[in-house]
Amino acid sequence: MNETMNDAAAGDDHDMNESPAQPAFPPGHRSGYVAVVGKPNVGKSTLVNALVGHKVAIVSSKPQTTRRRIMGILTREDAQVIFVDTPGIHDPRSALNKYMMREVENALGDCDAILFVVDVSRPPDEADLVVMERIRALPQPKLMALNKADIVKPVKLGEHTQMYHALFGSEASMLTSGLDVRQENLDELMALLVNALPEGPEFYPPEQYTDQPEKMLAAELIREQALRFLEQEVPHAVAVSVDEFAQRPNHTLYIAATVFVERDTQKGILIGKGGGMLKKIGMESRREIERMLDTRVYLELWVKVREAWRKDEGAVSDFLGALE
Ligand SMILES: Nc1nc2c(ncn2[C@@H]2O[C@H](COP(=O)(O)OP(=O)(O)O)[C@@H](O)[C@H]2O)c(=O)[nH]1
Ligand SMILES: [Mg+2]
Repeated sequence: MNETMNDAAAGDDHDMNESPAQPAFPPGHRSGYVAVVGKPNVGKSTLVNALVGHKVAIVSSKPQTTRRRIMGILTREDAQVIFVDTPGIHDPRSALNKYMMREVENALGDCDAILFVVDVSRPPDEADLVVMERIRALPQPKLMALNKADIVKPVKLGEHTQMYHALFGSEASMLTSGLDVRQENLDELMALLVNALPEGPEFYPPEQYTDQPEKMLAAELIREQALRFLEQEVPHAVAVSVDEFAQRPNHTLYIAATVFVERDTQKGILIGKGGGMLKKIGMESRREIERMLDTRVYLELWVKVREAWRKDEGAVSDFLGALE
Protein backbone atom coordinates (compact mmCIF):
# COMPACT_ATOMS: atom_id res chain seq x y z
CA MET A 1 0.00 0.00 0.00
CA ASN A 2 2.68 2.39 1.11
CA GLU A 3 4.81 1.46 -1.83
CA THR A 4 2.03 2.24 -4.29
CA MET A 5 1.47 5.67 -2.77
CA ASN A 6 5.17 6.47 -3.00
CA ASP A 7 5.23 5.45 -6.61
CA ALA A 8 2.31 7.70 -7.38
CA ALA A 9 3.94 10.62 -5.58
CA ALA A 10 7.18 10.08 -7.49
CA GLY A 11 5.17 10.08 -10.73
CA ASP A 12 3.54 13.40 -9.85
CA ASP A 13 6.93 14.94 -9.11
CA HIS A 14 8.18 13.87 -12.47
CA ASP A 15 5.19 15.38 -14.29
CA MET A 16 5.67 18.69 -12.52
CA ASN A 17 9.27 18.88 -13.70
CA GLU A 18 8.17 18.33 -17.28
CA SER A 19 5.80 21.30 -17.34
CA PRO A 20 7.25 24.39 -15.71
CA ALA A 21 4.71 26.43 -13.79
CA GLN A 22 6.31 29.77 -14.77
CA PRO A 23 5.05 31.28 -18.01
CA ALA A 24 7.92 31.89 -20.44
CA PHE A 25 6.90 35.43 -21.36
CA PRO A 26 7.01 38.82 -19.71
CA PRO A 27 3.85 39.83 -17.86
CA GLY A 28 1.30 41.42 -20.16
CA HIS A 29 2.94 40.13 -23.34
CA ARG A 30 0.26 39.18 -25.86
CA SER A 31 0.34 36.90 -28.88
CA GLY A 32 -1.87 35.07 -31.30
CA TYR A 33 -3.20 34.48 -34.76
CA VAL A 34 -5.39 37.01 -36.52
CA ALA A 35 -7.35 35.64 -39.49
CA VAL A 36 -7.78 38.37 -42.10
CA VAL A 37 -10.96 37.69 -44.06
CA GLY A 38 -13.27 39.46 -46.48
CA LYS A 39 -14.57 39.28 -50.01
CA PRO A 40 -12.04 39.39 -52.87
CA ASN A 41 -10.16 42.61 -53.69
CA VAL A 42 -10.96 44.71 -50.59
CA GLY A 43 -7.25 45.06 -49.77
CA LYS A 44 -6.59 42.26 -47.28
CA SER A 45 -3.12 41.43 -48.57
CA THR A 46 -2.13 45.08 -48.90
CA LEU A 47 -3.23 45.65 -45.32
CA VAL A 48 -1.31 42.63 -44.02
CA ASN A 49 1.85 43.79 -45.82
CA ALA A 50 1.44 47.27 -44.34
CA LEU A 51 0.78 46.02 -40.80
CA VAL A 52 3.72 43.61 -40.89
CA GLY A 53 6.00 46.15 -42.57
CA HIS A 54 7.22 43.56 -45.10
CA LYS A 55 5.81 42.30 -48.33
CA VAL A 56 4.57 38.82 -47.47
CA ALA A 57 1.61 38.56 -49.83
CA ILE A 58 1.37 39.58 -53.47
CA VAL A 59 -1.22 42.14 -54.51
CA SER A 60 -3.07 42.80 -57.74
CA SER A 61 -6.08 44.63 -59.04
CA LYS A 62 -7.49 41.30 -60.18
CA PRO A 63 -9.66 39.38 -57.75
CA GLN A 64 -8.53 36.05 -56.27
CA THR A 65 -4.86 36.86 -56.23
CA THR A 66 -4.30 35.18 -52.86
CA ARG A 67 -4.70 31.44 -53.18
CA ARG A 68 -3.54 30.08 -49.87
CA ARG A 69 -3.11 31.09 -46.24
CA ILE A 70 -0.06 33.28 -45.80
CA MET A 71 1.37 34.26 -42.47
CA GLY A 72 2.76 37.69 -41.83
CA ILE A 73 4.40 37.99 -38.43
CA LEU A 74 4.83 41.24 -36.53
CA THR A 75 6.99 41.12 -33.42
CA ARG A 76 7.02 44.05 -31.02
CA GLU A 77 8.26 44.49 -27.48
CA ASP A 78 4.84 43.80 -26.00
CA ALA A 79 3.27 41.47 -28.54
CA GLN A 80 3.65 39.08 -31.43
CA VAL A 81 0.80 39.23 -33.91
CA ILE A 82 0.59 36.53 -36.55
CA PHE A 83 -1.63 37.72 -39.39
CA VAL A 84 -3.09 34.98 -41.53
CA ASP A 85 -3.95 36.46 -44.91
CA THR A 86 -6.58 34.44 -46.73
CA PRO A 87 -8.16 34.16 -50.17
CA GLY A 88 -11.27 36.29 -50.62
CA ILE A 89 -14.39 34.40 -49.62
CA HIS A 90 -16.41 33.48 -52.70
CA ASP A 91 -18.50 30.75 -54.19
CA PRO A 92 -16.42 27.58 -54.52
CA ARG A 93 -16.83 25.82 -57.86
CA SER A 94 -13.53 24.57 -59.26
CA ALA A 95 -11.00 22.47 -57.35
CA LEU A 96 -8.90 25.63 -56.95
CA ASN A 97 -11.84 27.54 -55.47
CA LYS A 98 -12.58 24.73 -53.05
CA TYR A 99 -8.93 24.66 -52.02
CA MET A 100 -9.03 28.40 -51.40
CA MET A 101 -12.16 28.18 -49.25
CA ARG A 102 -10.66 25.34 -47.22
CA GLU A 103 -7.73 27.64 -46.53
CA VAL A 104 -10.15 30.26 -45.19
CA GLU A 105 -11.86 27.67 -43.00
CA ASN A 106 -8.52 26.49 -41.62
CA ALA A 107 -7.50 30.05 -40.84
CA LEU A 108 -10.79 30.74 -39.04
CA GLY A 109 -10.56 27.48 -37.13
CA ASP A 110 -7.10 28.20 -35.74
CA CYS A 111 -7.24 31.91 -34.99
CA ASP A 112 -7.49 33.98 -31.81
CA ALA A 113 -9.10 37.01 -33.44
CA ILE A 114 -10.70 37.91 -36.74
CA LEU A 115 -10.01 41.00 -38.84
CA PHE A 116 -12.90 41.47 -41.26
CA VAL A 117 -11.96 43.77 -44.12
CA VAL A 118 -14.45 45.68 -46.28
CA ASP A 119 -14.11 48.32 -49.00
CA VAL A 120 -15.70 51.44 -47.53
CA SER A 121 -15.60 53.22 -50.89
CA ARG A 122 -18.53 51.01 -51.87
CA PRO A 123 -21.70 50.11 -50.00
CA PRO A 124 -21.94 46.59 -48.54
CA ASP A 125 -23.12 43.96 -51.01
CA GLU A 126 -24.19 40.34 -51.05
CA ALA A 127 -20.56 39.15 -50.97
CA ASP A 128 -19.85 41.10 -47.76
CA LEU A 129 -22.96 39.55 -46.21
CA VAL A 130 -21.74 36.06 -47.04
CA VAL A 131 -18.52 36.75 -45.13
CA MET A 132 -20.38 38.32 -42.21
CA GLU A 133 -22.73 35.35 -41.99
CA ARG A 134 -19.75 33.00 -41.97
CA ILE A 135 -18.00 34.70 -39.05
CA ARG A 136 -21.02 35.90 -37.06
CA ALA A 137 -21.33 32.90 -34.76
CA LEU A 138 -17.60 32.37 -34.24
CA PRO A 139 -16.46 32.89 -30.66
CA GLN A 140 -13.28 34.88 -31.39
CA PRO A 141 -13.17 38.68 -30.99
CA LYS A 142 -13.83 40.43 -34.30
CA LEU A 143 -12.71 43.75 -35.72
CA MET A 144 -13.82 45.41 -38.91
CA ALA A 145 -11.47 47.45 -41.09
CA LEU A 146 -13.37 49.93 -43.27
CA ASN A 147 -10.58 49.90 -45.81
CA LYS A 148 -9.71 52.01 -48.85
CA ALA A 149 -10.69 55.06 -46.83
CA ASP A 150 -8.34 57.05 -49.07
CA ILE A 151 -10.62 56.79 -52.10
CA VAL A 152 -14.05 57.25 -50.56
CA LYS A 153 -15.79 60.50 -51.39
CA PRO A 154 -16.55 62.50 -48.25
CA VAL A 155 -20.28 62.45 -48.98
CA LYS A 156 -20.27 58.69 -49.25
CA LEU A 157 -18.05 58.03 -46.24
CA GLY A 158 -20.70 58.59 -43.60
CA GLU A 159 -23.38 56.84 -45.58
CA HIS A 160 -21.32 53.69 -46.22
CA THR A 161 -19.87 53.60 -42.72
CA GLN A 162 -23.36 53.68 -41.30
CA MET A 163 -24.44 50.81 -43.54
CA TYR A 164 -21.49 48.65 -42.47
CA HIS A 165 -22.07 49.52 -38.84
CA ALA A 166 -25.75 48.62 -39.10
CA LEU A 167 -24.78 45.18 -40.35
CA PHE A 168 -21.72 44.46 -38.23
CA GLY A 169 -21.87 46.73 -35.23
CA SER A 170 -19.82 49.84 -34.63
CA GLU A 171 -17.88 49.03 -31.42
CA ALA A 172 -14.90 47.37 -33.09
CA SER A 173 -14.49 49.18 -36.36
CA MET A 174 -11.71 51.30 -37.80
CA LEU A 175 -11.36 53.35 -40.97
CA THR A 176 -8.14 52.24 -42.69
CA SER A 177 -6.01 52.51 -45.78
CA GLY A 178 -3.26 50.02 -46.49
CA LEU A 179 -1.82 51.78 -49.52
CA ASP A 180 1.87 52.69 -49.20
CA VAL A 181 1.33 56.34 -49.94
CA ARG A 182 -1.74 56.85 -47.79
CA GLN A 183 -1.52 54.49 -44.81
CA GLU A 184 -4.18 55.45 -42.35
CA ASN A 185 -4.96 54.37 -38.79
CA LEU A 186 -2.69 51.36 -38.89
CA ASP A 187 -1.26 52.04 -35.42
CA GLU A 188 -4.77 52.44 -34.06
CA LEU A 189 -5.87 49.21 -35.71
CA MET A 190 -2.81 47.42 -34.28
CA ALA A 191 -3.66 48.62 -30.80
CA LEU A 192 -7.17 47.18 -31.08
CA LEU A 193 -5.86 43.91 -32.44
CA VAL A 194 -3.18 43.46 -29.79
CA ASN A 195 -5.79 44.14 -27.14
CA ALA A 196 -8.02 41.44 -28.56
CA LEU A 197 -5.30 38.79 -28.27
CA PRO A 198 -4.68 36.63 -25.20
CA GLU A 199 -1.56 36.92 -23.09
CA GLY A 200 1.09 34.54 -24.36
CA PRO A 201 4.68 34.03 -25.52
CA GLU A 202 6.36 34.62 -28.88
CA PHE A 203 5.66 31.68 -31.16
CA TYR A 204 8.23 32.62 -33.80
CA PRO A 205 11.75 34.05 -33.64
CA PRO A 206 11.48 37.86 -33.75
CA GLU A 207 13.34 38.15 -37.07
CA GLN A 208 10.92 35.84 -38.89
CA TYR A 209 8.21 37.77 -40.74
CA THR A 210 6.54 35.04 -42.77
CA ASP A 211 6.07 31.28 -42.88
CA GLN A 212 6.92 31.09 -46.58
CA PRO A 213 10.31 29.79 -47.66
CA GLU A 214 12.25 32.11 -50.02
CA LYS A 215 11.61 29.73 -52.90
CA MET A 216 7.87 30.19 -52.45
CA LEU A 217 8.18 33.97 -52.14
CA ALA A 218 10.03 33.95 -55.46
CA ALA A 219 7.29 31.90 -57.13
CA GLU A 220 4.66 34.33 -55.81
CA LEU A 221 6.58 37.39 -57.03
CA ILE A 222 6.71 35.87 -60.51
CA ARG A 223 2.96 35.22 -60.38
CA GLU A 224 2.42 38.81 -59.27
CA GLN A 225 4.11 40.12 -62.40
CA ALA A 226 2.15 37.70 -64.57
CA LEU A 227 -1.05 39.01 -62.96
CA ARG A 228 0.11 42.54 -63.59
CA PHE A 229 0.77 42.23 -67.32
CA LEU A 230 -1.72 39.61 -68.46
CA GLU A 231 -5.37 40.29 -69.08
CA GLN A 232 -8.79 38.70 -69.04
CA GLU A 233 -8.87 34.98 -68.23
CA VAL A 234 -5.12 34.37 -68.53
CA PRO A 235 -3.96 35.66 -65.11
CA HIS A 236 -6.30 33.32 -63.25
CA ALA A 237 -4.96 30.35 -65.20
CA VAL A 238 -1.38 31.03 -64.11
CA ALA A 239 0.50 28.93 -61.60
CA VAL A 240 4.22 29.14 -60.96
CA SER A 241 6.56 26.45 -59.75
CA VAL A 242 10.19 27.09 -58.88
CA ASP A 243 12.20 24.12 -60.09
CA GLU A 244 15.71 25.24 -59.12
CA PHE A 245 16.81 27.69 -56.49
CA ALA A 246 20.55 27.58 -55.95
CA GLN A 247 23.33 29.88 -54.89
CA ARG A 248 25.90 30.16 -57.68
CA PRO A 249 29.42 31.58 -57.54
CA ASN A 250 29.73 35.44 -57.72
CA HIS A 251 26.89 35.82 -55.24
CA THR A 252 24.24 35.07 -57.80
CA LEU A 253 21.05 33.21 -56.98
CA TYR A 254 20.03 30.96 -59.86
CA ILE A 255 16.29 30.43 -60.19
CA ALA A 256 14.57 28.31 -62.81
CA ALA A 257 10.80 28.51 -62.75
CA THR A 258 7.92 27.24 -64.85
CA VAL A 259 4.85 29.33 -65.50
CA PHE A 260 1.88 27.06 -66.11
CA VAL A 261 -1.27 28.01 -67.99
CA GLU A 262 -4.27 25.92 -68.97
CA ARG A 263 -4.35 26.18 -72.77
CA ASP A 264 -2.09 26.59 -75.79
CA THR A 265 -3.74 29.92 -76.63
CA GLN A 266 -2.84 31.20 -73.15
CA LYS A 267 0.70 29.95 -73.63
CA GLY A 268 0.90 32.03 -76.80
CA ILE A 269 -0.32 35.14 -74.96
CA LEU A 270 2.06 34.54 -72.07
CA ILE A 271 5.05 34.24 -74.38
CA GLY A 272 3.91 37.17 -76.50
CA LYS A 273 5.12 38.50 -79.82
CA GLY A 274 8.75 37.54 -80.25
CA GLY A 275 8.79 36.41 -76.62
CA GLY A 276 8.22 40.00 -75.50
CA MET A 277 5.62 39.33 -72.80
CA LEU A 278 7.61 36.57 -71.12
CA LYS A 279 10.73 38.73 -71.26
CA LYS A 280 8.90 41.60 -69.57
CA ILE A 281 7.47 39.36 -66.83
CA GLY A 282 10.89 37.80 -66.33
CA MET A 283 12.68 41.13 -66.08
CA GLU A 284 10.21 42.65 -63.64
CA SER A 285 10.07 39.58 -61.43
CA ARG A 286 13.84 39.31 -61.32
CA ARG A 287 13.97 42.90 -60.11
CA GLU A 288 11.36 42.20 -57.43
CA ILE A 289 13.08 39.03 -56.22
CA GLU A 290 16.43 40.82 -56.10
CA ARG A 291 14.90 43.57 -54.00
CA MET A 292 13.17 41.17 -51.63
CA LEU A 293 16.10 38.79 -51.11
CA ASP A 294 18.78 41.45 -51.46
CA THR A 295 20.91 39.43 -53.84
CA ARG A 296 21.72 39.22 -57.53
CA VAL A 297 19.38 36.86 -59.34
CA TYR A 298 19.66 34.94 -62.59
CA LEU A 299 16.13 33.96 -63.54
CA GLU A 300 15.13 31.48 -66.20
CA LEU A 301 11.42 31.17 -67.03
CA TRP A 302 9.76 28.30 -68.83
CA VAL A 303 6.18 28.05 -69.98
CA LYS A 304 4.08 24.90 -69.92
CA VAL A 305 0.46 23.94 -70.40
CA ARG A 306 -1.27 21.88 -67.77
CA GLU A 307 -4.76 21.51 -69.09
CA ALA A 308 -7.62 22.72 -66.90
CA TRP A 309 -5.42 22.43 -63.81
CA ARG A 310 -7.79 24.54 -61.71
CA LYS A 311 -10.41 21.81 -61.97
CA ASP A 312 -7.95 19.09 -61.04
CA GLU A 313 -7.48 18.48 -57.33
CA GLY A 314 -4.16 16.71 -57.88
CA ALA A 315 -2.75 19.58 -59.91
CA VAL A 316 -3.99 22.16 -57.41
CA SER A 317 -2.19 20.46 -54.56
CA ASP A 318 0.91 20.04 -56.75
CA PHE A 319 1.01 23.80 -57.22
CA LEU A 320 -0.25 25.03 -53.84
CA GLY A 321 0.78 22.22 -51.52
CA ALA A 322 -1.32 19.54 -49.89
CA LEU A 323 -4.19 20.86 -47.78
CA GLU A 324 -3.95 20.19 -44.08
N1 LIG B 1 -7.19 53.01 -52.83
C1 LIG B 1 -6.84 51.90 -52.16
N2 LIG B 1 -6.58 50.79 -52.86
C2 LIG B 1 -6.21 49.69 -52.18
C3 LIG B 1 -6.10 49.67 -50.77
N3 LIG B 1 -5.73 48.42 -50.39
C4 LIG B 1 -5.60 47.71 -51.53
N4 LIG B 1 -5.89 48.46 -52.61
C5 LIG B 1 -5.89 48.01 -54.04
O1 LIG B 1 -6.94 47.06 -54.20
C6 LIG B 1 -6.53 45.98 -55.06
C7 LIG B 1 -6.66 44.66 -54.30
O2 LIG B 1 -5.74 44.63 -53.23
P1 LIG B 1 -5.35 43.28 -52.51
O3 LIG B 1 -4.54 43.62 -51.31
O4 LIG B 1 -4.75 42.30 -53.48
O5 LIG B 1 -6.81 42.77 -52.06
P2 LIG B 1 -7.25 41.35 -51.46
O6 LIG B 1 -7.78 40.57 -52.62
O7 LIG B 1 -8.34 41.65 -50.49
O8 LIG B 1 -6.06 40.72 -50.82
C8 LIG B 1 -5.10 46.30 -55.48
O9 LIG B 1 -5.16 46.94 -56.72
C9 LIG B 1 -4.61 47.25 -54.39
O10 LIG B 1 -3.61 48.13 -54.85
C10 LIG B 1 -6.39 50.89 -50.05
O11 LIG B 1 -6.34 50.97 -48.81
N5 LIG B 1 -6.76 51.97 -50.80
MG1 LIG C 1 -5.15 38.92 -51.18
